[in-house]
Amino acid sequence: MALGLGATPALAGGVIAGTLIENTATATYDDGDGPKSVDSNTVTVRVDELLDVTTTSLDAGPIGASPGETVLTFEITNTGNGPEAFELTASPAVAGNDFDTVIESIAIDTNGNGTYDPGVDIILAGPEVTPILAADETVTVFVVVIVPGTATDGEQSEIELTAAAATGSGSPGDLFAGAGVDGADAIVGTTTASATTIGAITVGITTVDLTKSAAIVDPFGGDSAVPGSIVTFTIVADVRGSGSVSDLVVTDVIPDGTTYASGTLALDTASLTDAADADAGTASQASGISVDLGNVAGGTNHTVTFNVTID
Ligand SMILES: [Ca+2]
Ligand SMILES: [Ca+2]
Repeated sequence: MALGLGATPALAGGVIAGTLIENTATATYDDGDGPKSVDSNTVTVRVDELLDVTTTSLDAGPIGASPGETVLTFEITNTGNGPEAFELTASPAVAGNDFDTVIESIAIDTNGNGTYDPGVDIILAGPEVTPILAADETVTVFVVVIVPGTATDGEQSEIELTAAAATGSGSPGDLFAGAGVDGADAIVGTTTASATTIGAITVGITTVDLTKSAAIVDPFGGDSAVPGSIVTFTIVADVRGSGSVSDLVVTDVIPDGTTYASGTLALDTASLTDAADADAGTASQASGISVDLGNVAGGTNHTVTFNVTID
């Protein structure tokens, strides 16, 4: 870190706007009557405001999304040397997109926790302008988009966020007379006082297919359904797609005319107890069977089996 000069902090954007840089020259001489010195007048230079900004996506990569609302996270940094607000523009139309989202809103991370909290983090009204950021200050911004119901599994879409200095942007060196700190000028810096970055989403639509089959063993060693036959029901939950599902629970009733065979409930061939306990399953004549599979990733399946006896 560079050491500050006097009371003026060193900033990424240089000496802070409005700083008065004063300089007085001195000459010393000897006129034959001893040493003398004389000062020049003092020249004062007030530092103008440089307008600069950077934007960054804070998402680690394309974020997983399903049709409906999705939130992208960005960071805006005032890399200028004075206080400045930035007008934000989000565009859903980026070349190469498989589909375009609909921009719903832009919000500021009001409580500073890095997560979009609906009802807490303030949604900006148009034109969407950040609060004034001090030089070097950053703010986290959320772009809330709607993924259309027509999007299909695996499709990608990018969203472009632009932040432009509210005072103005343009070519480096462009000057906004009197628009800087304390009436000094504001001058567009090397970033053009405008920065654009891209956030991306990948659609993960996950479906669950449930297939049930029955295998019968009769008391005579055959496969007839007669009183006393044992019926093994097999239920396969097949989770398909690139995402995952949560709270997946498989349930079934014990059919009329049959009796549940205690202790036969199993998940992926591992036995589950009938009681409601630490394992994933419960089973009883009255309530049927229930197996809690929890979060299941696409591309995997689970098999639940149980036996009943035909009355
Ligand atoms: Ca928040
Ligand atoms: Ca159990």
